[in-house]
Amino acid sequence: MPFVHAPDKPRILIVDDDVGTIRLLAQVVRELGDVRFATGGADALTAARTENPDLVLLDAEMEGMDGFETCAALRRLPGMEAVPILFVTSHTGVAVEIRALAAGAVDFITKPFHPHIVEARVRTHLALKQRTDALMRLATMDGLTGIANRRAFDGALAQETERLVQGGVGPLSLILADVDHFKRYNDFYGHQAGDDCLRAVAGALSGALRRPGEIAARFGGEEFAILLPGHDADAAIMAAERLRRAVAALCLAHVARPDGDLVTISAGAASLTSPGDAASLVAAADQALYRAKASGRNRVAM
Ligand code: GH3
Ligand code: MG
Ligand code: MG
Ligand code: MG
Ligand code: MG
Repeated sequence: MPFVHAPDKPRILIVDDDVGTIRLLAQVVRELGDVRFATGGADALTAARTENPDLVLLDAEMEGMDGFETCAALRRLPGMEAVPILFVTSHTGVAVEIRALAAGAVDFITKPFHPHIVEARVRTHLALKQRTDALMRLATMDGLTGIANRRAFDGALAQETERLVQGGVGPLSLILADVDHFKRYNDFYGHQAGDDCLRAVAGALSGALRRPGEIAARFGGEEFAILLPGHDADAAIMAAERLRRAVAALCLAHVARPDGDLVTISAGAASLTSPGDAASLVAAADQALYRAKASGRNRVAM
């Protein structure tokens, strides 16, 4: 399950091989969002990948890839599963409408269209999309820290290990990080301050990520998981060390610990270079974390 970020202005993609129609539709919906357009199916797929539209208005009859084919292909793109696609077409008839709905459309508007009908339907579907996004955020975001939650992490880990099985992608690494002597932190500074500390640590960890596809998640309690697609063991150790330093650089006082006076993390890293299962990758990182703790904390182990 992807981690969904906060909404900005909705993006509306208009796909039609007739520029006049694009112009008309753009006029109708321009108050409702930022408008992008494509004049064919292939263009539409490219635009969907790069522009992350929140809604698509799609013509049925186009040269090359027609609207039905385009609709089905759009639906299969990652991140496009919940994006409403509305057909706007001069085709009428039960069979065509059923075909559009079967291809993944949520609505079917016939040309010549009435501007107010188009506007009202676009408004409705944008509102639904916003609600879906909000629910998705709730389902994938950790409520305390705002980073990805365990559910989102488990989904991403399953997806990445599956990709290793499919072949064609590089190694995969995982870091488990745990706040050092956090029970004493809570006992000394109070639970509220403990929560603030977890927020700060989460911010430092997610802020220290470098490449797209990397995910920092709250694994549970005061433990965090960082998924690093494409990282081999050496790269993972370097990343873990960077994360450790990022937390230490917060310079949060922790005078209640017996072995220092700042908040730090210990981190365990593990890597898969060939297909392996998610559970054993987590177990290996957990064992490495245990070694980091046992050898003195505020350090990284593999
Ligand atoms: P170690 O260095 O070995 O990891 O010691 P530790 O004290 O950090 O480990 P321990 O597992 O004994 O304690 C973890 C503490 O984290 C206990 C628990 O109350 C606290 N904790 C877990 N979740 C939260 C949370 O959401 N907020 C706060 N404030 N504390 C939490
Ligand atoms: Mg056409
Ligand atoms: Mg712990
Ligand atoms: Mg513990
Ligand atoms: Mg701890």
